[in-house]
Amino acid sequence: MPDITVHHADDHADDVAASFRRDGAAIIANLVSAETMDALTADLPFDDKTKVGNEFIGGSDNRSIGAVLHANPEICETLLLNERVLEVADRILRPEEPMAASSTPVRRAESQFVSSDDGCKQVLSVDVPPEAGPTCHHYRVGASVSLQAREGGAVQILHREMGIYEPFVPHHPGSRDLIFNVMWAGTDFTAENGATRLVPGSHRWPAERIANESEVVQAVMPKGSVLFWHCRSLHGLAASRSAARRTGIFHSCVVDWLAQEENQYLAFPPEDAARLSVRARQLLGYRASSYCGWVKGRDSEDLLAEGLSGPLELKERSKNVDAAA
Ligand SMILES: O=C(O)CCC(=O)C(=O)O
Ligand SMILES: [Fe+2]
Repeated sequence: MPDITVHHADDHADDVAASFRRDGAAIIANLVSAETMDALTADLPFDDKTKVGNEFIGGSDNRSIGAVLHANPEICETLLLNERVLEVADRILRPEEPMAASSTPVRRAESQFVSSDDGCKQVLSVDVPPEAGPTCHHYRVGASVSLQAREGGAVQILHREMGIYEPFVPHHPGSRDLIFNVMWAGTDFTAENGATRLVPGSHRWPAERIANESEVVQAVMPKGSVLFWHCRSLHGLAASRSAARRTGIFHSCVVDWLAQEENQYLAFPPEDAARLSVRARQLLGYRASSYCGWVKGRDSEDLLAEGLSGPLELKERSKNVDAAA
């Protein structure tokens, strides 16, 4: 039965990407230290408020925090911008503008212009297989959530992350990868404390095929490890039978031309994003291609920077709004 391959922190991103494509998931063990992880998770505000609306993650005993990148912006620089994670994300999401220094941009073919016999000109539309070109201009955060499995929580229903775009984007095994899912182990993930359940190979299954319990494996990994799963892999949080809480820090990367699942412009407003590194705010979505997400006059690589239209003057603007009130 297929399982999830556990890679070492120094394994090449090509090898991790190969496991990921084959199994629909992969783990890199101990990619950051346990101490780093403890520091990043120490002050996450899990409390009774974070129980709101969490039936989807196993019920009232479990907890989740939305916009976890904003809850602790240190997570952006350390986990979101982890170079090895970005190398793997670049290989799966095939951007024209990759994030990792060592990645190669995937180039799109030049547009072709054609004329009919009687001189009617048009741009030729393209229909190329996924491996023949880029999947996106760049990618950005889809959602950022910390999920805590607690003793007594229920098992989460198996689902595919692409389900959020169905039926508009139908389930087509083998079609382009549009989301890359990243789960950091903020604590040890064990079979008892709710380590994520996954069905290896299910990213290639037709919609009608239903998983059996015997096909489910768990992403057991030590604190500081990271799990990736495919946008069409069946997965879900497991029920915890342990007093030891399982804390996961999840974010997804989604192609720039598809709506972000969590609204990052409200979750991480411009005033706060402006305090991050440019690369971090590019990943949050403060970046555009020449097709999608642009703001006329602004620098598309950094929408908060001074473009042709001048500085945003974020603080001045909020003062004006207050004054007008
Ligand atoms: O926390 C986990 O292990 C998985 C959570 C998940 O897949 C989800 O909430 O969509
Ligand atoms: Fe999920």
